[in-house]
Amino acid sequence: DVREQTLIAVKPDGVHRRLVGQIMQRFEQRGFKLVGLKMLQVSEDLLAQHYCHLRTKPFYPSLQDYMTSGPVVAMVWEGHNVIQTSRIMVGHTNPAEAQAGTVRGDFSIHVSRNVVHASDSREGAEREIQLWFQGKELLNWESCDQTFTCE
Ligand code: YYY
Ligand code: MG
Repeated sequence: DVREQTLIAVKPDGVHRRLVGQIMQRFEQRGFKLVGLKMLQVSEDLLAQHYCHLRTKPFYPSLQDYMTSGPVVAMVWEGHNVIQTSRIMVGHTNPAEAQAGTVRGDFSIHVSRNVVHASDSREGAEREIQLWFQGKELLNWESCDQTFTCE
C-alpha cells in the first residue's frame, strides 16, 4: 500500500465556473480520502513559493494575475498512489492535449485557464502541502470503506 498525500487546488476559473463539487466528486468516487480542505485568497508570496520553478517564465506575470484574481479551493487527498493517479485524473497541462475523461479534458480549452492544480511528485506534494496547510489542518481519520478500496 503506497499511502500518499497530494495537493489538489481548484483554481479561480474553476471556482467561478462552479466546478468545485464536480471535481471533488471525482476524487471521492475514485476512492481517495479527503484529509484537508479550505478556501483561500492566494497571496503573491504563496504563489511565488508554490510556482518557484516558473518564476522566470514569460507567462509568470499573467499566471500570478490569474491565480490571485479570486478564491482557490485547496484540498489534500490521501490514498494508494494518489500523486500519480491524480495527475492522470487531472490530465495534460495543456487542455488541448488533455484526454476526455480528465478534469482538464472535460472542462477546459486553454493552458492559462486549466481549472485545477495537482502535485507532480512525492517531493513536490510534500513541499506544497507544507506550504498551503498547517499540520493541525490535516485530519488523520479512518474512512469506513478503507479495507474495500485498498488491501
Ligand atoms: O503541473 P501543471 O499545472 O500541469 O503544469 P506546470 O508546468 O507545473 O505549470 C503550472 C501552471 O502554469 C499550469 O497549470 C498553467 C500555467 N502555464 C501557463 O499558463 N502557460 C504555459 N505555457 C505553461 C504553464
Ligand atoms: Mg506543476
